[in-house]
Amino acid sequence: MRFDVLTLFPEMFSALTAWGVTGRACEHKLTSVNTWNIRDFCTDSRKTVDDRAYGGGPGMVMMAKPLEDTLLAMKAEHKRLGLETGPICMLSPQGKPFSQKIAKDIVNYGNLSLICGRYEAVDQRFIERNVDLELSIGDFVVSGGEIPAMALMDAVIRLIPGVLGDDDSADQDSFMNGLLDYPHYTRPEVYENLSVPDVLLGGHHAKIADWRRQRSLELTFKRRPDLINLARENGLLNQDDELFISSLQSAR
Ligand code: 21W
Repeated sequence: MRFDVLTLFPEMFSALTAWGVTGRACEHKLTSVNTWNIRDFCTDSRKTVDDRAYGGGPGMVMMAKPLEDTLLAMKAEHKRLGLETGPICMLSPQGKPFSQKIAKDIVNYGNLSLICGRYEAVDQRFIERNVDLELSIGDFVVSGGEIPAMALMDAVIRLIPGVLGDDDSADQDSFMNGLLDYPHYTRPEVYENLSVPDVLLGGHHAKIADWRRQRSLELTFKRRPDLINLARENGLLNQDDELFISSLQSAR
């Protein structure tokens, strides 16, 4: 799977391509992250990419032309290589909330292009003419689209077959089963007077599985009751789960 990223800060993407699981996926050619510096497609001598907003107000707006020229160069390169461009996505605070479900959809599209905004906004006419979908990574403010784009690509790259080993295969991840993860422990058995729960030391696999399921349900009920309802709607809760949830409700 190929990603093309339009950005004013291409060097930032080494955080994704040089390290850990995503770095290895790039080395093994399971994915590629190609950056396009919008600044390289400015025609004026000052290399201007932004200007003041019509109607006034604070902050600068990214101009449509340099962005569109970058996109044209990218599409020409795709054509030269015989590649399908695929959907064009912009990271934006106004976007639809990104989720594991959207990550799964994206990994099935094939290639994806990502537009990273900086400054206060991007000229709406560029968005109307070129952008297929707008995605946000949550209700908080960051300084530009680069870190959100990397978060999205990380989530998608993990879903490419062969990227994760069988051990940490993606379908064991929290959210894949619709619930938060249970607590984990490793050596030593006692750390600063805190012991590992007895059940995990007993080697009784069915009991351990039940304990973990209940801790998942308990934590999700407390912190993310919205996910309990979603898991129920998706048929991910069995009769034992429902009984345990009822016991949590009466304990409140
Ligand atoms: C943040 C640009 C805030 C402009 C209403 C009117 C991409 C992002 C971004 C940024 C503003 C994402 C305002 C979660 C994010 C991103 C840069 C507007 C004031 N509000 N997901 N004017 N959060 N952020 N600020 O910030 O480009 S995906």
